[in-house]
Amino acid sequence: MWDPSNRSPRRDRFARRAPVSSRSGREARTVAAHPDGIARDRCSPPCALRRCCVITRAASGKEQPMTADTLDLRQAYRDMVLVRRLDAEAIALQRQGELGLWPSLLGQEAAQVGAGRALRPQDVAFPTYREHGVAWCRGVDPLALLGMFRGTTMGGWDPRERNFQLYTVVIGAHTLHAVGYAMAVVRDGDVGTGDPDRDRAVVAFFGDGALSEGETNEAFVWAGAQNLPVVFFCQNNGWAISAPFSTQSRVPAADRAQGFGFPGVRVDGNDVVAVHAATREALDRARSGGGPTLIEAVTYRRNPHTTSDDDGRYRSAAETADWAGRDPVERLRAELEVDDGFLTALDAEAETLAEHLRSGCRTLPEPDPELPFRTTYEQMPVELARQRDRHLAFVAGREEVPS
Ligand SMILES: Cc1ncc(C[n+]2csc(CCOP(=O)(O)OP(=O)(O)O)c2C)c(N)n1
Ligand SMILES: [Mg+2]
Repeated sequence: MWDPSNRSPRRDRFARRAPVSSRSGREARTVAAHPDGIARDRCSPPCALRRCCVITRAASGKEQPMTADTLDLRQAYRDMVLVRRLDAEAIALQRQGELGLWPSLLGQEAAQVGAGRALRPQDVAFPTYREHGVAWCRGVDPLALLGMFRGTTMGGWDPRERNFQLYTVVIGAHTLHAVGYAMAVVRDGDVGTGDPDRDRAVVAFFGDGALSEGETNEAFVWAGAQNLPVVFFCQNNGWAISAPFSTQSRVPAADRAQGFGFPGVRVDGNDVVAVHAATREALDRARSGGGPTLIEAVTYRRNPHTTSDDDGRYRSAAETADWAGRDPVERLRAELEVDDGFLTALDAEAETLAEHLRSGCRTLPEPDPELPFRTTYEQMPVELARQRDRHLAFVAGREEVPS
């Protein structure tokens, strides 16, 4: 369970509001009625990461129809199994020295697949560096995801091809890019026409840590003030590297939306159906001119922050084990009716994907060392030309470089 050293007095406020009944089982949740009529689950005892009032299918009300209507559960399961395999292969490649770094998505498959499968082709996604599951749903070749972490590209794919922008490592920066894009969507007249093939929305994916960045809050202000067609999708995975969410906020992330003037929705991020339904509703609202939504998908980063991180220094093994018991892939598997043929074919598909990544990674093209210099300015300044010459000499392995 939770490491008591991370507990703060504020968390106990939720304890005092503890609900009344409970279901059995490891997650031991209880249901409480809310004034807005939407039933929500509450953790009992209140969890350390402020995970109270999580909307789930089991506790859904009519305002939040958490149904599987438009989500193909077999496809969602296939997606989640394959992105988990992609993740495992990338970690193995990093361990073999083929990648410099890898940020694992383990535990966040349902949040990413649920959101990714709610997007229409014309919607535009702005990811962080961990959205491998969304990339998968957008149809980006998983091999392309490896390039940046192998150091062979500063991008990896054409963002226009799949309406999936490049990974952003600068926390929160891309929320403003997403808002700018949403402004352009409005100017193009692609909002509220009623044409399902024309109306578009923009989704900014980010983590709980990004909520503490100025850019993210500026993006919220602008999106709210201009009623822009943007969905802010926050995967609250509990941690921003070593900083727990409880040190970053006195309120659940979704509650912040109210102050900016748009709805905030808290959803069980380990339930692919609930995530899909919440995202679909937010996207529909955005496309129809109803403005932004902040979705807080409550989930957990089960691996260290990246392959360079040692999470044993700041969180307990018991906590990660607890979340392993709430595995989103196993959870969907338990309610899925599939035959052995489906599972055997999926195993084979996972093997093929793994081989694609293993053999493809080693053949990713080496970067042209001149490229960043060539593409920065139309006319290269003298100083940059000097730096280019030094860099090319360095890459060529000359001992002495021109000064
Ligand atoms: C502007 C900025 N500040 C700090 C960092 C260093 N940094 C990299 S990842 C990270 C934590 C981000 O946490 P969160 O937003 O919760 O995303 P997660 O990694 O959990 O998916 C930080 C602080 C950065 N990349 N950019
Ligand atoms: Mg986080």
